[in-house]
Amino acid sequence: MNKLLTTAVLALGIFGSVYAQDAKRLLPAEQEVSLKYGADRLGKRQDADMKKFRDNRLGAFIHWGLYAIPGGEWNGKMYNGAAEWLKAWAKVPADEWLTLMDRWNPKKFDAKAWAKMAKKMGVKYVKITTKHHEGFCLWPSKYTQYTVAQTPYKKDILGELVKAYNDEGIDVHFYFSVMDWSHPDYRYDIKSPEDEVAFARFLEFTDNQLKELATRYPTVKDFWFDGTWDASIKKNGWWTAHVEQMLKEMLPGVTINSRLRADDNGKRHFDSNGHLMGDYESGYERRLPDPVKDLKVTRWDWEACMTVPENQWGYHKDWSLSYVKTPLEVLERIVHAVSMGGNMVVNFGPQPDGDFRPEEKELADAIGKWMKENGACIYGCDYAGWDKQAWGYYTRKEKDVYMIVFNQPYSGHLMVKTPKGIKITKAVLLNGKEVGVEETARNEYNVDMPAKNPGAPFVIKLQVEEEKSTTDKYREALT
Ligand code: JFZ
Repeated sequence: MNKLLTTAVLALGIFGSVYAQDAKRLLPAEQEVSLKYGADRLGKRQDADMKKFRDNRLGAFIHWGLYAIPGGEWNGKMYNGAAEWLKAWAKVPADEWLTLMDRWNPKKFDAKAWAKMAKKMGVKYVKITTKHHEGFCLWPSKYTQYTVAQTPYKKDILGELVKAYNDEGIDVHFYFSVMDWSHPDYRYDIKSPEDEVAFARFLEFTDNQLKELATRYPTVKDFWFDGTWDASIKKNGWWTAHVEQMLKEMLPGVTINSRLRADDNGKRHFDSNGHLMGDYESGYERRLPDPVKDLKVTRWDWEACMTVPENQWGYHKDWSLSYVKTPLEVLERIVHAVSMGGNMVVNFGPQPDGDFRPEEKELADAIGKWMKENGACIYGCDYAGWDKQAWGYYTRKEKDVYMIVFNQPYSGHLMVKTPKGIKITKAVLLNGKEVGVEETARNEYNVDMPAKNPGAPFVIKLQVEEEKSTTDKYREALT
């Protein structure tokens, strides 16, 4: 290889990899503060496990615990707040709350049926609450008495679910709340030497539970931490870094959300230098980044999660208390997330009997039906880098750019503006039928609506050609 070529290839290689990882520093390296427990990388992880996490794009969340039994009602009073927080709303002491364990006997629970439902919905992964704030464990933990093993049901719910989902080819992620209302050593803050001792014991207990989960269920792909916002944890940023490292050593490839992490200064999610900690950002909860103003999110991996009613994660008996999203509204949020390079997790709060409420079954069916026909614009897709238009969203997979149309224009023309150097060569529906495209100005096109009104959000696949860049031409000239 001649010297010039070597230099050019090297330069392209470096440029290429920096671009791929988007290792963007906010401050010049020398101005950053040095951190022991900050981000351990700049930019996105590009290994196969992270790619799988990203390509999955659509997941389901399962919030299931003792709170499903009262379903938002305590002593005859109905509480509007999130059902999984009922213990707090109704000020129920922990020992009283935990007697709900005597009533944990989900007779209709069928892990295989749950896995079939997820498969049919088209989700590629399921995040399960192994332990929510209440402290009740869906697995028979040997470090606490508050587990499924001590209930009339006895069986390892988590183990059954991991197996059933995995058998359907669905990845399992574990939700884990660090904050634990059942544990006497939990502290909201550290204000005395006594607190420090108790909290140190609590962190050891938590490590034990996490090691137990990683050992018992080694196919778990991800840990999604929650309940990490208290001062006690922020003052122990080292511990959050330790947990990430410990799990990554035990389970090579495992992914961890940013919500676990705090740095040396107690700064959460993003460290004191503004770099994302953990593998993906997990702050978008029941809200999404603005498709025009918040494009910064495309620089890192992120996963949003959403409830179907306004704010109910666990089972609540009365869904008439707040607005309940329609399947189309849920679908639009899924597409919105993927169009900005994120994942979306749709929440389910199973009933105390182990079945799903009818509304959730209908939702799963409706999403599944759409995904079956249109999944090509979701799975493995990413931010396209094109300016958003009023008719909907773009996603992209390699050379294919997908238009996902949610709003039909009266003109019958879908306006598309391509980035500089990109030409549209063809537009097709996912059934292969071609639709018209007309160039109306430089980098502006009108794409026709399908001849037959689809009557539902639909997808147009654009084939694009990239005009050769100067570097490409230079490289070609050299070879
Ligand atoms: C937490 C839990 O308290 C809730 O019960 C549920 O499990 C949810 C998935 O996570 O709630 C949060 C946590 C963080 C934010 C909002 C609600 N946040 O960062 O905006």
